[in-house]
Amino acid sequence: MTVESTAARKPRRSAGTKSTAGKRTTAKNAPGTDPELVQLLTPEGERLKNAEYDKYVAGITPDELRGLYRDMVLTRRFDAEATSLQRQGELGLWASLLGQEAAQIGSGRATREDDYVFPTYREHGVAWCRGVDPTNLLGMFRGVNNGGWDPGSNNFHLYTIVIGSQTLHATGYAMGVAKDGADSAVIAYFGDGASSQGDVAESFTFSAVYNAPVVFFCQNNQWAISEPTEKQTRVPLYQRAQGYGFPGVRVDGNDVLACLAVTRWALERARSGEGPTLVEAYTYRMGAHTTSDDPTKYRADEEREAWEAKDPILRLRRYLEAANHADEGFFAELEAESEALGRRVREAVRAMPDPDRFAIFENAYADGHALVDEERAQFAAYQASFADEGGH
Ligand SMILES: Cc1ncc(C[n+]2csc(CCOP(=O)(O)OP(=O)(O)O)c2C)c(N)n1
Ligand SMILES: [Mg+2]
Repeated sequence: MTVESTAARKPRRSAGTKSTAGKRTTAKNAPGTDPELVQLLTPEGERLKNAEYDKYVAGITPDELRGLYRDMVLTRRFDAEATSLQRQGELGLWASLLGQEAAQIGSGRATREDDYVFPTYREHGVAWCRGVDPTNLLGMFRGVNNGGWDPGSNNFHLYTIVIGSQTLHATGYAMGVAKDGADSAVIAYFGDGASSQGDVAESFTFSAVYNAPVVFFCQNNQWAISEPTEKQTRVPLYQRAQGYGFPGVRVDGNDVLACLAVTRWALERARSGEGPTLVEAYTYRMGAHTTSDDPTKYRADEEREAWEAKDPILRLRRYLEAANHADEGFFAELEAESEALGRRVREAVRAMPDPDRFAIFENAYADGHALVDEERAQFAAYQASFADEGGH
């Protein structure tokens, strides 16, 4: 076990920008700043022994370790491409997962094919693990569809923007799984900000009393847009579980091996009828909340720099190299694969057909509605006002 440094969490003046001092209200030794953390790989790439969780990754092969590395690198490459596409005007918005690759790949690779995943809007790495083609994630962000994939094909639900609501969906689904007598598990992703939502509290209560086979996977990336975690809780988030009557654990969210081990443990609990678990993956959102956000307005550069030293990809690379599990050829091939993925994503986005402009009015009510008819007519009139420009 190691202890997180509190140094990164003190507001400091950020060089060259407006002072961010005073924008965070972190009390000295505030509860939750240095709780115990499950860590199997240090930022330097050293493997730590852990009596409780080692057995969940004991049999992992060099090939599987390289696989986790590949997953993280390709996910980061995809994410960077999507951010660029938004900057080029090809996407309306993008929510980057930069920095959260280990939390998502570790937990995503712990799931079994028959498990069911309820994501937020940032789980691009989990989608990757579930086999959802990354290009399918982009339609909604381009505004050409409302989701872009069939949730039933990969047991990966559509992205959910209404903060925390998917934890209720996951709980209900898990209660159904239990009633069916299946040994599948359900995992719900949510953020530190979402932990303040009533929906999450209700999910915890229901899943506990019904012993639902669900894992609540909270990526505590330290921020909910511009609100720091200190504004969400006075205790470490994982400790909330205790009050509901199920276990909670904090894992180093930048350590893919620890995330894999802890999530395997939690999913196994769910499968064997032991009920819900809360996993708090302690990580950091390296980028902006979305492409519409400017984090320099509310957080200090030093904070990001401190987390850069704990980069999830770098630490696995260090481990792979020190253990002689990967050579230059592997890294070079992966670089080429990343570039090819970036190209494929770019081309796929640019080729996405525009939707029928009137389709938006079709699926709100099964039998139509007077208000929808009125809005459709207004929209048609608006469109017609461009008639001299070819109706566009
Ligand atoms: C019910 C609801 N309230 C507010 C919002 C606006 N909103 C979008 S993202 C966000 C912050 C979420 O933070 P967190 O749960 O920590 O997730 P993160 O974005 O950091 O991954 C908020 C308040 C929303 N989408 N839904
Ligand atoms: Mg957050």
